[in-house]
Amino acid sequence: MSLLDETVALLDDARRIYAGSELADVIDDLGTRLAAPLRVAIAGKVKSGKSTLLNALVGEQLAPTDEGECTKIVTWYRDGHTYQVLLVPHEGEPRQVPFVREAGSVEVDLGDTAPGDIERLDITWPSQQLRDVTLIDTPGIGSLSTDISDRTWSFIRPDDDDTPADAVLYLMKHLHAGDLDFLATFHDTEVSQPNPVNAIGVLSRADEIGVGRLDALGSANRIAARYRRDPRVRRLVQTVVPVAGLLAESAATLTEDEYRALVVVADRTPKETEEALLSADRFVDTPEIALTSLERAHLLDRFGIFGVRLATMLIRREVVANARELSAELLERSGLDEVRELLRTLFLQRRDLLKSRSALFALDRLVGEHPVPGADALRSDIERVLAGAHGFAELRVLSSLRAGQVTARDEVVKEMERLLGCNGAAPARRLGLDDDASRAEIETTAKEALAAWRRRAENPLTQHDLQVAGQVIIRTLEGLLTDRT
Ligand SMILES: Nc1nc2c(ncn2[C@@H]2O[C@H](COP(=O)(O)OP(=O)(O)O)[C@@H](O)[C@H]2O)c(=O)[nH]1
Ligand SMILES: [Mg+2]
Repeated sequence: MSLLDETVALLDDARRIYAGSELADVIDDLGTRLAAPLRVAIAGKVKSGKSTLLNALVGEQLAPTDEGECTKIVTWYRDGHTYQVLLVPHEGEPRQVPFVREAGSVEVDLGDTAPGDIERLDITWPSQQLRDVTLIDTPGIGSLSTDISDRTWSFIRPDDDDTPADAVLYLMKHLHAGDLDFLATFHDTEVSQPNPVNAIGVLSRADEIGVGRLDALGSANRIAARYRRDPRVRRLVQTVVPVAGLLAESAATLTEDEYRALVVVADRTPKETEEALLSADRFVDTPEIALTSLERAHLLDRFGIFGVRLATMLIRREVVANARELSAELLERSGLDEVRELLRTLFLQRRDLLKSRSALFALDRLVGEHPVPGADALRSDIERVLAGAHGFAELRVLSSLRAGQVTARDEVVKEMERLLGCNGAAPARRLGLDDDASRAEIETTAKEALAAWRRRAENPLTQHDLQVAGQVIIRTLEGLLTDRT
């Protein structure tokens, strides 16, 4: 029986035990959630670029990035047939609220409801990009108002009565103690100690790192690589990638008018453009650029200094000749594809595991809080699944590796991480083969690896912790050999 089936069966058991009680609805919701898209929260400090990255991922300007009150509310964006906004208050029934979308983001009319009384806004927005994943924009931690921080905090903390997100993209501009504490709290301690399995770190606003130089993403890549090697970061997130979210957002939504305005800026010589771009004020006040100051301000707002510099360079050097080409080129340089790829390989390919994990935790908590006849037996069944499912065993080994608890050489650790799915959960990825590797190649490679790991596990000189981890790897490899999908 698959893990998902086992989870469904446990939910059925729970439904029987709590039949007729008010918990029946909560259990039904957990079941519905298993069949729904994976929920990924975008977390991080205020102004780390969360809403901007969300927009870039959807390819539309949906989430507000201004100072408005809606940026202080947890907001879900999910695919559906119609456009609608549901306001879910802390107390009382959810209700549909009016919204407009004029220039850019969705502006929701909250009526007389104070932001503090709102649990979340639930926006249904027909979009291909939201088909497999529901994105959750959060207000952010570390804001001046502790009120907002509390809201994000209680939303993400696993001992909350519900676990709203299955996985999280954690944005960080600069790494400091506050960020690490935040991650440590997010990671629950039940399947395993701090668990990087459902978190990806994103070094955001990457264009600002090189102070607007054209190789900004180069510097950002080097810093991200350093974070990836840092043991404190490794035990919290699977990996860290840089992204220039603003560049990605405006590239994805670039208009012909904006392209034409950039062509006007590119008309100046490189030296003149450089001088105008020394500061935002200077650029807006440079009358020699044949645009209104409003138009110049708009360009800065949309692309940032780095984006304007990069776009005009690409136009001037004739790397791009129209809006479509510019959009593609900027997207490629923004790092957005890498974020998408990680979402796909680390989260979506493991969606059943991540969703079961959320459901089992929520169910376990619920049953623990409402002891009725049969509840104890159900809890031990939940425990059995958490302990027995191979997917969870892999997660435990992964987090032990990340916590530095397995004694092995660096190459061996790397190989284990790969086999456990850190480069992607598909068999070819795990075996370090090309994505289009044939079944025969997969089998040959898996057999060789299996033989090597069996020898290692049987070797009396192998450390105990590596032997235990090795047993899990062996089962993974056996699974790759029998799995014909
Ligand atoms: N230069 C630059 N600015 C960005 C980037 N991402 C966001 N911003 C700007 O930073 C501000 C806050 O962004 P927002 O997405 O609202 O951050 P949030 O509070 O984390 O949701 C806005 O003015 C954005 O335009 C980026 O990648 N580069
Ligand atoms: Mg925001």
